[in-house]
Amino acid sequence: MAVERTLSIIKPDATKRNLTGKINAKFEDAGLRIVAQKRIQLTPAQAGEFYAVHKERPFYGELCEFMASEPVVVQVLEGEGAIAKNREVMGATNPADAAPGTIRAEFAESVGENSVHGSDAPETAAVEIAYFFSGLELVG
Ligand code: 3AN
Repeated sequence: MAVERTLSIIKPDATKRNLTGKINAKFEDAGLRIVAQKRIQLTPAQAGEFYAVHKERPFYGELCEFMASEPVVVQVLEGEGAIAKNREVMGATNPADAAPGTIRAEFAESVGENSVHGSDAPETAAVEIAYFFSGLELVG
C-alpha cells in the first residue's frame, strides 16, 4: 500500500475538553505519523469555505458556527493507506454507530460535535492539506 498524507482536524468540542493528547495517541498507536500540526482559531467564513461541499445541507450554518466556536488543531497524518486508516481510527460520523475503541465512540458528543475530521479521498486530502499548510510546513 502507498504512503499517503491526510488532513485531520481535532474539533472544538475536543480541544475544549483538553483531549488533543488523547486523540493524538490514538493516531500514533495506529501507526499514523503527525508530520504537521498547529492550533488555530477559525472564523465562521474560513470554516464555511473549508466545508463548502456541505453548503446545501441543513446543518451547514450550525457546522460553521461550531467549527469557529473554539480553537481547532489542524494536522497532517502520514502513513501507509493513511486516508482509510485515519477514518477507521475516527469511527463512524454518528458516535452512536462508531465501533468501540474509535475516537468518536470514546469522545464524540453528537453527530455534529464529533471531535475529529478526516479527509475522505486522495483528491480531497490534497486540497484540504493545501488549505491549511504550505509546502514548507510539511517536514515529513
Ligand atoms: P465525516 O466527517 O464522517 O466525513 P460528513 O462528511 O458526512 O462526515 O459530514 C461532515 C461533518 O458535518 C461531520 N463531521 C459533522 O460534524 C457534520 N454533520 C454531518 N451530519 C450531520 C448532521 N446530521 N447534523 C449535524 N452535523 C452533521
